[in-house]
Amino acid sequence: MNISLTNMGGPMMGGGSAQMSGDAMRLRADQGTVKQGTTSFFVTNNGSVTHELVVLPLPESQIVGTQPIGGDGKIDETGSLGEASNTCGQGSGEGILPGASGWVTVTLPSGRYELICNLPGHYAAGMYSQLTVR
Ligand SMILES: [Cu+2]
Repeated sequence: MNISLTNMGGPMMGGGSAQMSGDAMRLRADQGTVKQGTTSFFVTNNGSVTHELVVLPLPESQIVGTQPIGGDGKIDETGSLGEASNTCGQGSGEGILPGASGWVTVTLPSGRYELICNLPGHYAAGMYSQLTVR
């Protein structure tokens, strides 16, 4: 599936730090449900700052976007099934630069998942999306 990462306040809008100004950031997937098994994520950063994609399990009782945020501005990545954070490459790296893409292929059992960007402050700014695997 394709994932688009965005943030407001890019250079065309006067620049500045999107994170510090609290501007909205978004993670949009072109599918909300996939079949269990192997899924490939092709992640494009359409924003003006570095982003990433992390695939986390979402417990039955948890609502997407409500995981506790630590003092470092990030949420707990324990149980991550994979991430795309490599500019123009596969798997984990230093983040996907603006205008670039990254990708990852993961094997997902049926269940609920949360697709997030876990760079400091980005989850709190809105970079999460629910994925259901049947
Ligand atoms: Cu981000």
